[in-house]
Amino acid sequence: MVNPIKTSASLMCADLCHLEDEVRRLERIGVDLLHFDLMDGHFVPNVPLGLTILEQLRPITDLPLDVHLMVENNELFIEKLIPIGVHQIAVHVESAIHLDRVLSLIREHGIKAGVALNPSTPILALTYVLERLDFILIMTVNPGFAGQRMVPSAFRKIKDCKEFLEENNLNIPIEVDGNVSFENIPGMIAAGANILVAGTSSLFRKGRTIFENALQLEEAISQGLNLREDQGG
Ligand code: S6P
Ligand code: MG
Repeated sequence: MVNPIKTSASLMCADLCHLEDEVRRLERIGVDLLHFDLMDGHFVPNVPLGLTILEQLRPITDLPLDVHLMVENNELFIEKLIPIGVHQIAVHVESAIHLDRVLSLIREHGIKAGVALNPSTPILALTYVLERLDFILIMTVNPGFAGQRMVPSAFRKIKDCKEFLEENNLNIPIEVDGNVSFENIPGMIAAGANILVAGTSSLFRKGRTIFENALQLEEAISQGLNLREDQGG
């Protein structure tokens, strides 16, 4: 059976001095996507990865690139991403003054478009862009850094988002990002998450190999799917 839950490995958590080796390991364990965080030091106070790394990465793997923009000037970055060839791009609703236009721009180039929501941003911010959405990215930490603790409203927000989509007869995938840990994954899946961004609290957990972490990730996903089934979903 095809796993209904996808894993997107967060590359800012990888060993960046040996990025190609890390990508080969991620291919071996069968991750679905590579999550690439692009920050500008303004929208969030950090700049862990850049476009040059992405350009060099693109030709060395067939894994689809899942780009999470945390920038003030979305259009500037989208124009640079188009020729590189990425699978999907999420823009933050808080930084996109012309959100509808930005989502159209992404889709016009055959790229899947998503909206990312900061922890305090209500789900209702999606109401008038639902027709333009291929996925939703719910931040379960405040964006900018790996290794943080999940915000307390995270499970409630994922559940509210799922219900909001059902009320609108939509089946748009929900991606969750931030402290998607072995411990939090079952609850996130039960609440309605479809794509997990795996960072330092799962695939890149320190002191163990990525293969050991991958096995535990698989277990956490099965637990989540069982929980979801128990609650009739
Ligand atoms: C954070 C970024 C994320 C992190 C990921 C790290 O701004 O968008 O994608 O890389 O959340 O995962 P973890 O398990 O360290 O929180
Ligand atoms: Mg991210």
